[in-house]
Amino acid sequence: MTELKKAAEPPEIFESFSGARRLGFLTMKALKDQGRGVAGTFCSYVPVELFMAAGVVYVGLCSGSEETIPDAETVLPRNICPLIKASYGYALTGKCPYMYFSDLVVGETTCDGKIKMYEHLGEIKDVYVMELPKTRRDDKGASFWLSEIHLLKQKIEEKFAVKITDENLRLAIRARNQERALLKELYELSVLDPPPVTGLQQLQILYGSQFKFDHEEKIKELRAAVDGIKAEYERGSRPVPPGAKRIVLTGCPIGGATEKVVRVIEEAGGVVVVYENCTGAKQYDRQVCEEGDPYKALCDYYLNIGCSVMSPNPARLELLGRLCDQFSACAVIEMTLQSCHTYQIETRTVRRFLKERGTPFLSLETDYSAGDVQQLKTRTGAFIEML
Ligand code: BJ8
Repeated sequence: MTELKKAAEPPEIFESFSGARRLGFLTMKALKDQGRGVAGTFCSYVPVELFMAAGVVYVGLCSGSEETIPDAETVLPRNICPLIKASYGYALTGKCPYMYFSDLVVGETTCDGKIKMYEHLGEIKDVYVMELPKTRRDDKGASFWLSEIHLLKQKIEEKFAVKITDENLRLAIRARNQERALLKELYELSVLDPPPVTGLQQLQILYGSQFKFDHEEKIKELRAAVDGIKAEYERGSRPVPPGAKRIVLTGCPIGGATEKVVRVIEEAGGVVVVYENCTGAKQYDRQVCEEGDPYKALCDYYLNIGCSVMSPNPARLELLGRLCDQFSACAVIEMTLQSCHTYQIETRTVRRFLKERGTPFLSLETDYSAGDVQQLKTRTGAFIEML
């Protein structure tokens, strides 16, 4: 078993991203003090370019910690996904500064748990919910989603007393595309064999970058991170030993407590080369078209995100297959959160698709506690040993 070395080099590349969520609290407070409006979101389907075009700061509110789940369970049932409970718990207890600072929370009708949670969240925060079509089978869904994007634009304009011009929206699309391209360049470094970063290091940057609120600064830091990693690799740095089993990680978003899954994989002799989920390629693989009507471009881009809340969901399989080839994957591991019905029901489709390709597959269900780490180790260890 080729367990990954504790690869800290070069530490400065990762430092600013690893603490970004915590450090961002102060930046957010300073931005509020300057009078900037803040919008919180929960999902990759929300077109953040609208906030950028309005000069509104936006931040992801999905929690990755179990800290407030007991508080949330005084209101919500226990048997819903930990992401929903933890996020609501932070609003209820006022313990998340990002939630606290959000003037507007934009939800979406993705899974049932979130849809119903937003009703309760609406008693604490100003919540606006976008209605997402559940299928891409026909044009009806696209025209409906286009109208939802226009409605969100109106809501932002009213709430923050701003005007979103087409020109500003085009600039925002370009800026966000630039960020997507850099994050894609970052994770595509792991096409190299052995990869120049561990899966945990890659995750630190992917996850941390969302808590950097100065766009120009973020672009500079991401550029420096990509160049720094390349330079270290050229100098001979090898944080991942040759022979580590190359894993594509799919499923629910990863961050915070669920990093345990990545740790378990990498301690068992695997290396996560790419994240297919919303923490990674699902968000950054494609670009929003910079030509034509910007609203139509946003509609096309966002509606084609391959999340399990869509039925059917061929976009996930297409991306997964492509990533397996591009990253010379030895296997795919899926992480689903407890009670996430859409991902857990889709597991069968993913398993069948990978079986037809001849790609080994393991599905792990977990929550935000540390209680199942031993069990995860046993299952993952046996799986990687067999590859
Ligand atoms: S586009 S993955 S961010 S919905 S894990 S709360 S689905 S029960 S997070 Fe997601 Fe948007 Fe899809 Fe991405 Fe519900 Fe499942 Fe919980 Fe989930």
